[in-house]
Amino acid sequence: MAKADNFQHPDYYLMDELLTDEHRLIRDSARAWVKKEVSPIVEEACQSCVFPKQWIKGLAEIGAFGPYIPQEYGGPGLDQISYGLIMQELERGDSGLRSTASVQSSLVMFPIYTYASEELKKKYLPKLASGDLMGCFGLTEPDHGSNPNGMLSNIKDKGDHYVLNGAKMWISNAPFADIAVVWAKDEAGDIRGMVIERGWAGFTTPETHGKWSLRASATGELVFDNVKVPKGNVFTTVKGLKGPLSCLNSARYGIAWGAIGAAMDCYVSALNYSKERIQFGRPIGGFQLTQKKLAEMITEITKAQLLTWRLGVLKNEHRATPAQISMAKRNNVFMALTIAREARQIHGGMGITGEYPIMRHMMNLESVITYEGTHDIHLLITGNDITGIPAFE
Ligand code: TGC
Ligand code: FAD
Repeated sequence: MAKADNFQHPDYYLMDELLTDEHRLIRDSARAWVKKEVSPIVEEACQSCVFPKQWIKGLAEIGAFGPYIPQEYGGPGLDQISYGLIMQELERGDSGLRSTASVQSSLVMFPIYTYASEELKKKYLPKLASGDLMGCFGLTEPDHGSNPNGMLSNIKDKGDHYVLNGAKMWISNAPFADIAVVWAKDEAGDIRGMVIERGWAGFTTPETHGKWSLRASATGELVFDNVKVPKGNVFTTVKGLKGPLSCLNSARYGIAWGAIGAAMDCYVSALNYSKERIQFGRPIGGFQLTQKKLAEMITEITKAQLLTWRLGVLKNEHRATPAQISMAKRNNVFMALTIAREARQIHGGMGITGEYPIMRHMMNLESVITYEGTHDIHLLITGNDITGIPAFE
């Protein structure tokens, strides 16, 4: 039988006082749902490499699909801190769960809300918010990951429609998504965004197998073989790499919060274990080397909480820059991965088992540190921002 999930978050600097009553309510609702619906089955889902589809309705009910999308399009119309807190709670459950919600919210609903025609917004957004439609986001290609500007996927103008050819790789939610927001170059070489529907001739989504990470999130390819795309499904208000990168700003922001959730789960588990596990006649938490690990964990979590809350305030005021978001994504994911590795040591042999969430978080975070821009790409974004000299090429 699954162990009871009694998680309470560490709040060393009384960060809760910076949240509104509404923020705390939203956070607590998300946490309660994760405890009831996710914790009892997440280990089994990861071990068997399955995304439990029954999570979709619950995610919609807690407002995890498009938290900041206005109510007129079916979203809950929440602020950016609420969005972050929901992502934190989901990733406390599992990074794959947060991935599913991140993609739906920031990479599918955000571009449709920001760049699509009124007709497409009305057609897709309410159903995406309710989970009746699920989406995925195709930017990465087999030969173009960190450098999406080099993409080969392309559309050709055929008068009343476009024809799309190409392939995308590593696409979260692809195997079951009903629609895909896809980025491809037009004949002028400009990157264009468009909505593709499952079932259109020439569009397939083969699943990616053999992952040791994000096993509770479905990953796949998007393959386009002369897919006929109605002109109305292609965004007209944005051209160039800034289209997809603007979506990444929103997703990376959510990940910065999410990573704190994974880190907190590892820290709390390690702290509890260190007080219960007796070696050499005393709890291992009484040894200085264990205390060093735990003290550094709570220090790093507290720093990340402060960084991320401030970023949320800036985001609410439309003042958060892409480089500030990169700094938070990079810092917090590395922080979480470091904590997961240290927590794994504190749990000794038990740390490699599914009895504790540690190894699952650790393996998940190995994807999170790579997707949405790798650890090193985000460092180069900061370097570019402070020197004014891009070092990508
Ligand atoms: P660069 O010349 O710097 O910029 C091209 C144009 O884009 C603008 N721009 C941005 N706009 C909005 N937001 C941002 N963050 C932006 N960054 C740049 C820029 O101003 C410029 O605009 P304009 O008007 O002058 O044309 O472009 P570059 O080719 O040198 O690339 C820069 C670089 C390396 C930072 C960028 O390519 C990058 O971020 N690469 C990382 C790729 C990445 O993050 N891929 C993620 C794929 S999606 C994913 O992983 C989903 S996982 C989901 C899950 O499961 O949770
Ligand atoms: P590469 O770009 O080949 O990088 C390999 C290494 O080279 C990295 O360490 C990188 O930092 C380094 N490197 C590259 N360029 C430079 C440079 N200029 N300077 C220094 N070092 C450099 N993509 C989507 O579009 N949609 C999704 O839904 C999605 N979901 C994903 C889910 C999972 C589980 C994973 C693993 C990936 C997902 N991705 C998705 C793809 C992800 O965004 C890419 O994996 C990521 O951007 C890195 O690209 P790459 O894997 O091709 O690595």
